[in-house]
Amino acid sequence: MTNSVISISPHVKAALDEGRGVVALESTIITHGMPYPANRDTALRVEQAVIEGGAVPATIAILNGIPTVGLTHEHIEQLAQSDDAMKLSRADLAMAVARGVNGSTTVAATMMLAHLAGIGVFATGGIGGVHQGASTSFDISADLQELSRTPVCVVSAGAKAILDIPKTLEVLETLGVPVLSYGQDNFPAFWSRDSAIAAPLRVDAVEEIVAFIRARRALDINGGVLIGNPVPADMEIPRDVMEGYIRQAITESEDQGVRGKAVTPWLLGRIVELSDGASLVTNQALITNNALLAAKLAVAMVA
Ligand code: PSU
Ligand code: MN
Repeated sequence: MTNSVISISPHVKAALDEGRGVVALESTIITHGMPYPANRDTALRVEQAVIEGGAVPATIAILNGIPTVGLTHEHIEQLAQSDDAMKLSRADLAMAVARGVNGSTTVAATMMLAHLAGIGVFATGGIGGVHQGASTSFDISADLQELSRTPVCVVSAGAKAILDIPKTLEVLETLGVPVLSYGQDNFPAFWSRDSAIAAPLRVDAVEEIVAFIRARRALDINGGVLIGNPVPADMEIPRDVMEGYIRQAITESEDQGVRGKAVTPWLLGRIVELSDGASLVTNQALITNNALLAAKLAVAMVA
């Protein structure tokens, strides 16, 4: 089921051949989600969390035009320091291949390459979604559409509160994407545990997720599954505190005319500044927490 255009590292290939749990990890968070060296340190710590959870990490990016599944630590260092990697989603993934350049993969593009490699579980921080003001900007992340078509289970800490979470959940429902909150009724809001909005479905154990994915397969239901895994309580930033930073960052981005794929990186960077680095620490904690859950899920899926 593997594809000759992609390069799978020997380590990841061996794990897949042996039927071990493998967890895909994205790279946009490295190139466009965090400053250096926090981006490198986080990427390495997240890989470590996957290993501690009993699975094999496969960080995914395009290196010199080659879609690579399973970056080395040197690749991660190189990508973390680069300032010219393309941020790639479904629409532009092939252009990095055609040009032979470096590119990082968003949730959408990482799902596509994970699936080509035969990996069914993927850990990220937060998915892209419907942006606030989408009724005029039409800014809706391609991550949502990808979830509806590519059979990968994405473990996230919910949707970033820079998004319109109710509209994001509505679009996911329209697209037929199941949204499962892990261990609580409400969907998590990335830096905060509670978005104040009930998730459509709740699960309390990894085995429930496994049973759900297997039942979908048995019913021949296409597409991905989204898990909302709340950030650990001692690491969260309450919603009302985040609200102030988010509002200010969005207002400034509108004043400065930030548009398109620059919006998410710009807002994340500004929120790190406004929160005096606190949002970055929470971001690192939640993605590590997601990597651990994804690892347990990947192991349970191959058992
Ligand atoms: N979460 C983060 N940092 C990020 C992203 C998510 O903490 O950089 C990235 C993911 O790769 C996600 C992308 O797929 O932002 C969404 O971008 P857009 O809204 O342009 O689709
Ligand atoms: Mn967008």
